[in-house]
Amino acid sequence: MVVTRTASPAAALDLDQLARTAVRVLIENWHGHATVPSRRLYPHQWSWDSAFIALGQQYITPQRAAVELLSLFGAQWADGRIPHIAFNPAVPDHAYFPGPSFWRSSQLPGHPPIDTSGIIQPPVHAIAAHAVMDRLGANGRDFAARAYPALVAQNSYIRERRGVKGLAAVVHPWETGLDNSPAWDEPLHAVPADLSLFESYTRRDIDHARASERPTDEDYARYIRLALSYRDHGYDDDWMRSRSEFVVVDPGFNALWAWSELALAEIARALGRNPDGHQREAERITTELVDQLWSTESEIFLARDKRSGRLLGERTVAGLIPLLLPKLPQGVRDALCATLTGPSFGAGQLGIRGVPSFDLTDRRYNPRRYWRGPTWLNTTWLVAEGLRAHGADALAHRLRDDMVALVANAGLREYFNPRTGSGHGTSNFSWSAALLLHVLAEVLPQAETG
Ligand code: 9WN
Repeated sequence: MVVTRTASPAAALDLDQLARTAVRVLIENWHGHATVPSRRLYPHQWSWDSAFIALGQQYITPQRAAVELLSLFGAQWADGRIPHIAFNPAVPDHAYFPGPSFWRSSQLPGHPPIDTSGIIQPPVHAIAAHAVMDRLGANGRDFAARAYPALVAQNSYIRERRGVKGLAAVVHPWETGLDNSPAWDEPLHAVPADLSLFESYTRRDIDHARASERPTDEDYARYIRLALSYRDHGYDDDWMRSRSEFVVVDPGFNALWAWSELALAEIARALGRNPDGHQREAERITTELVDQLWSTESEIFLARDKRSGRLLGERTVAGLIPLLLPKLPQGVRDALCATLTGPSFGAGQLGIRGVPSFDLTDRRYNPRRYWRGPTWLNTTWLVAEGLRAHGADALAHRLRDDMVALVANAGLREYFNPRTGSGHGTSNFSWSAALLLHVLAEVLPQAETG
């Protein structure tokens, strides 16, 4: 990729060098059919990571992006769920916890050909598949014909097996992708933290990242307990929806589900199929989101704890993600933009880079701890796409410039301090590399691949 313009008038950045570094990271993290998020911390294929990664791989070769997605679909379960991890059989079980021997997917009837986890992640894959289909040109239709049934099955699973009053529920914080978000504190802290689990299980994440930037042992014990209970009930969603100790309706997950229906409509159209059902589904979910999760008082979408029936008060970046939906009522859209640029998130304000993952004014805001404050490139990119969907191009542009500036300053880190720009979590992180490439290609029309 050859990029020559500066991203910001204030700083002359060597964008060509940045792009080459991002390509190198994606190549180094590629394992022949898929890309690991990070070679040591996350040494397998992760579900929503692969979708973001494919958006960047398309500038290396669109064929590689297609393989990335199709290999993930190869791990899809018979019920349609796309598991949050597809394990690489060449990597030892102890390299990541919880690994294949914990999830035991191979013991299930009709299990996929490789070991997987049993939980899911936000369905962003149709968005990536749509982009890759376009990029493949004449070969796009063949790819779309293979991807479409997997994507439709994924969304049917979400609607039928996770549906709660017309929206989708998640049964583990990891399913939201924003694992350690303060929004989960109240429902998660109702789950007993049994530290004796660490007599049988060993955390591997803190071998590779600072403990102060990762979830606490207490929260990890709760994650293990929830995953064990899902596994020991045979990954039965009826049981989980009604009896699990953690059942939450997340605005980010649901907005991405609706957005993916819009991408499916485009893929269906390219395949000569009727897109109307997907369009209607996106509109239905949008209406439910506004009816059930919009808070007029907080001017943001909030998660709902299904067990208590209450809205959870934390203002997180997940509550801004519904901006992606074009049929959002104008009043909601305007209020959401005001929240985004106001004191809680400070987007576009002097001294704030990207979109912080959590409310800057909350006493629990922590700019270095995993999903409790730092800026991540994926959620910043999603909000920027949402702004673009509503014609707020100047702020969308600024957020994309912030993404570039963060990487130029701190490297391809997993997350960043919104105020100082310092980098945290793992290094050479694949979705940071991929979304950087995607943004450079969007921002700089003269970007070329080669
Ligand atoms: C658990 C891989 C994943 C991301 C998640 C992020 C983190 C895993 C972990 O890493 O979660 O799935 O071990 O902490 O929270 O969004 O998909 O990059």
